[in-house]
Amino acid sequence: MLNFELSDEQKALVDEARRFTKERIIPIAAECDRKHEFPHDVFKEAWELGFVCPNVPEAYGGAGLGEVEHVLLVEELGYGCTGIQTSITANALAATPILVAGNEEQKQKYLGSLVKEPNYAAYALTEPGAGSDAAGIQTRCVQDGDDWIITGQKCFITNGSWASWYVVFATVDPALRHKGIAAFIVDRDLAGVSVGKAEDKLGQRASDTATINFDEVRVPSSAMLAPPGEGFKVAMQTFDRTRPDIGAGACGLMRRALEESIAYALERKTFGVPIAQHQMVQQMIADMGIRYEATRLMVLKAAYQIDQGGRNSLVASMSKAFGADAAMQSAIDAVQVFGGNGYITEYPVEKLMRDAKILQIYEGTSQIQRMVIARNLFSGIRTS
Ligand code: COS
Repeated sequence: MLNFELSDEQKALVDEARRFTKERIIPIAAECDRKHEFPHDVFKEAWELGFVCPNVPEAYGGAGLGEVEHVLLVEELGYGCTGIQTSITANALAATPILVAGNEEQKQKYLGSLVKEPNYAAYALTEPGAGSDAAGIQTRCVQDGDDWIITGQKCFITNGSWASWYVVFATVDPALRHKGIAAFIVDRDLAGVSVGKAEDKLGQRASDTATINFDEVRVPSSAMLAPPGEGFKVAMQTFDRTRPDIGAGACGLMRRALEESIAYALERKTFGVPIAQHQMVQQMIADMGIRYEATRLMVLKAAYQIDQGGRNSLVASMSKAFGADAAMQSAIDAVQVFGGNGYITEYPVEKLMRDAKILQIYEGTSQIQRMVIARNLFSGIRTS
């Protein structure tokens, strides 16, 4: 049976998130963007409403929501500001490798820490020399008795400045590529962990993006999330579950671009009529609607597959690649509909265009997604 209706609980979640976005995110988004500031008080309120890491199972104190509910929520927050939404969602990114590979003790301690009080965590994979080529990381982990010593640098880490712990990927030998990679949970307050500069970004400026240094950080073996040879797969399994969230953020951004464009096109007059009556404007609006609808269906399908369990890389990457590219195009079109006004900060759409760009880059570029999609298709995996 196929059903496109949301359940009453899902509708209530969407309504609550929509109200929160309207009242608490939209009014401050432009200023947060301008000042490069994250509203921690808004994060705290989002946390109190259960919007942060809603997928932590009930056994660890969480709400135990599914990925379908999560993408619905992310879309609503993304409608207000994908920068603020990215920082809210980053905890779920950090929690996912623990959900995938953590033992009972790690789940209790670290997933529990995210739902016990407002708190940040971060996922630390990318390095200055290893972005798309994740198997090329150089951060080293060396066993020393019962401990491991981690040394290296991670960059572009969302919420890196505030995280109280990091999931860190490191290798016993870079020459082994993915076969040498392990994963650890590293507490921020350990000796040798230091936070470097926060980046000054083009868009999503409300979210924090920082460099983290690990200088001979000693962690106990209980901090190991995945042994050497298994860490890379945990990183990939994480992306399979989190890339649809990027598609969901893209849906929010696209819906905003569409609604702002419709309102403006009905108001703004040229040649004696509202620009909504010009066919070339109508075409842009129609294409924005098509992109939103197509992405939303793909994102919901990817989320549904996650909730069913099993390997889901194909549709997850499709939802991320299509959604990111669609959001970029819709944001560009929104600026075009607004004309000169679209280019100035007094109107909301130039921010959408700056914010959209990173959707095509973080959690795997649009090119990497197509690599994953093509590999899956060539190996015979289909979307259904
Ligand atoms: N689930 C489980 N295992 C997976 C997997 C997945 N989704 N994808 C790959 N693997 C496994 C492969 O099966 C292979 O295992 P075996 O050695 O047992 O055969 C291993 O992982 C290596 O896979 P592969 O050969 O595909 O690795 P590549 O080095 O070619 O890299 C890509 C694959 C490009 C897909 C990966 O590096 C990637 O996703 N890069 C982008 C990283 C990224 O998104 N960074 C952004 C960070 S911002 S949070």
